[in-house]
Amino acid sequence: MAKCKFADAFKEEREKSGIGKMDDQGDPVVMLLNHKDVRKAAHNYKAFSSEAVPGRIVVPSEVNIRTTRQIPFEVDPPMHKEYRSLLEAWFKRPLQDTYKEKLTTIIGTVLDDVLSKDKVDVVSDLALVIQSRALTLLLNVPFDKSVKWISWGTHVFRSEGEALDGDKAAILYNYIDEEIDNAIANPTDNLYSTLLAAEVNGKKLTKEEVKGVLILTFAGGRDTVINALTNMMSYFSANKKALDYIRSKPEIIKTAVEEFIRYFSPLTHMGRVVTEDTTVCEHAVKADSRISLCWASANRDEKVFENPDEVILERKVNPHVGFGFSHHNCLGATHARQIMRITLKLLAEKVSDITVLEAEENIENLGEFTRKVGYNSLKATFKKR
Ligand code: HEM
Ligand code: EMZ
Repeated sequence: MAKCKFADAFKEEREKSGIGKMDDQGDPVVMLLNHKDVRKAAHNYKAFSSEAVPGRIVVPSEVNIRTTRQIPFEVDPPMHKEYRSLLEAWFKRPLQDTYKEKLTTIIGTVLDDVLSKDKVDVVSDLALVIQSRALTLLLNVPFDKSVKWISWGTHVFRSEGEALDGDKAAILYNYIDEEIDNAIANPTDNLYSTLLAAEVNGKKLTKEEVKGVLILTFAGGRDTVINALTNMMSYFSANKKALDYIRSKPEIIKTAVEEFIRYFSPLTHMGRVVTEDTTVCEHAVKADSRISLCWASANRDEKVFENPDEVILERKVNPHVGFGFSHHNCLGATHARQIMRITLKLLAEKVSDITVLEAEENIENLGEFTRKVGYNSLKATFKKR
């Protein structure tokens, strides 16, 4: 199976020192590379906080393009729990049968469309379209809202050649402001209205808090889902027998999806701000400096995963941290998992072959490391079964 097609950029440093160092716009980051250390630090919000200036825990830092706090992502306990309990039930809706049926229709339509073409770009014709249309279900808004979201491209804060793009971010912020005002004028049963009606500690959420949840829902669930889907398609091009195998054993779909999330780790790392002088892996870190929890490295830790650089579709024990760990674990994971599982099921049913023709890789520069996280473009042919 595709050995090291997604090479582990962190292997050497993880074994040698357990940490990596990178500069980010003059605000350095010490990256934690071991599975054990990543999990421990994710749990320890008192020493490693998410509640810094909005944007600072993201790498690359978004402090220059965002002032709204993303909720519950940039909030520490105990307040984090108040927000999270408010959102939990809504983000579990993807488990409902009607939701799964609608998602199956959305994904099936995109695949049929792809199969009717000679050649497609997996990023823009498949992954971005599935991600945007599926998001209409999570927000419970009309399907045609997705047309505009698709026109924004894969990342809402970044554009080609630029790490951060304030003008592009402003389009999203203004859009969300308008949708919040629409929901105030005409309350309905979508996420905006539901949040506007909700209370935390006996107080209604403010417009700014609602905006913070929505920015996170639009941004956090976008390139991650697109990378996960695109990487999965490229895997089937490199491993021609895998689709047949899954068709013959559909019961492995759930473990296969977890394995893809581990192996591809669509979100490389996430930062925290150090609250007091301390050490990580015997390395001193100062108060108000940044560390990051490197999910992508932890997911290849040979102390935890056997043959970590191999995709093992039926991997039995898989404590991956691709969706994070501890209280901030991914709230969108239920939705993301349903997208991945349904896509995999329909691919196995409908598609006999995927062949990549041309790939433009999406490479992240992380100081001493470079990591392929996905593709900017992936031209491929899809053949019907
Ligand atoms: C948090 C990964 C999809 C919404 C996280 C975290 C990771 C992650 C690693 C932890 C961040 C931290 O500890 O600071 C992923 C991956 C995805 C994905 C790999 C796709 C394969 C989504 C989607 C949504 C979403 C589809 C929603 C539309 C969130 C939210 C949080 C979060 C709201 C913050 C939870 C909290 O702070 O309590 N995600 N995510 N994610 N994700 Fe995702
Ligand atoms: C932030 C982040 C959330 C950030 C859980 O991750 O995802 C990134 O893609 C966004 O740029 O703002 O939402």
